[in-house]
Amino acid sequence: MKRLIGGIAAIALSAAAGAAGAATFSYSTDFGAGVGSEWAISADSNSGDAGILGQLSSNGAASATLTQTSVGASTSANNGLLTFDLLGFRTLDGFNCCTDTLNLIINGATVFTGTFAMGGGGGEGFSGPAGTTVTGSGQLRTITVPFTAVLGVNTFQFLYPNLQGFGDEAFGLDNVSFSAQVNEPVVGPGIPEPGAWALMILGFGGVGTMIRGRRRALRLA
Ligand SMILES: [Ca+2]
Ligand SMILES: [Ca+2]
Repeated sequence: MKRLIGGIAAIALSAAAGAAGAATFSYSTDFGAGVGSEWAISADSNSGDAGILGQLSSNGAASATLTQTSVGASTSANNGLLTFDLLGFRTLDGFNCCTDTLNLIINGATVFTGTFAMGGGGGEGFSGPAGTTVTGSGQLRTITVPFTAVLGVNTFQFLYPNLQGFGDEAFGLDNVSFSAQVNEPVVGPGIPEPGAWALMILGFGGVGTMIRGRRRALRLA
């Protein structure tokens, strides 16, 4: 019992003192439970295929945008990494007469472009920051792109300005995940967080109970 109370008090004190450090924020979805409120979809959207985002297609610009607001309680963020599966439906083209290009726009800047033969033939290629990888074949690619994460809102726009319409070609997304390293703020030693107060009150209450129990034991002896 004594050891337990000591443990509670130690936790309360360390929480009150605060600490600076790095932590990793992460987000992932396999679209198993729908799109979720973080996603905004433009152009055609057909959710007939369960567990994916899409199919998406239009004559000019189809896009899906993920807006994440959770990287917020920190002093800075960096080392972002985005991974997603790109799905092709019917006849998306690589480099040929009717090339289709995927543009990935993160926080307003185009960081990745690629063209892939996903049923329509043609050649393939992509460009992205150092560390970008593309694997897979046929109508599935897994793409990983490093990016500069920011505090607050991070926005990822998957833009596929394909020229043919929905009946001819479309794309989809699956298994989207991203992570960012966040640097936690320093908490002042004189102002414990509400959670720390609760722990301290619990700890002090426990000490009082222990003292009362000891007095009772002495009287009985
Ligand atoms: Ca899925
Ligand atoms: Ca095309």
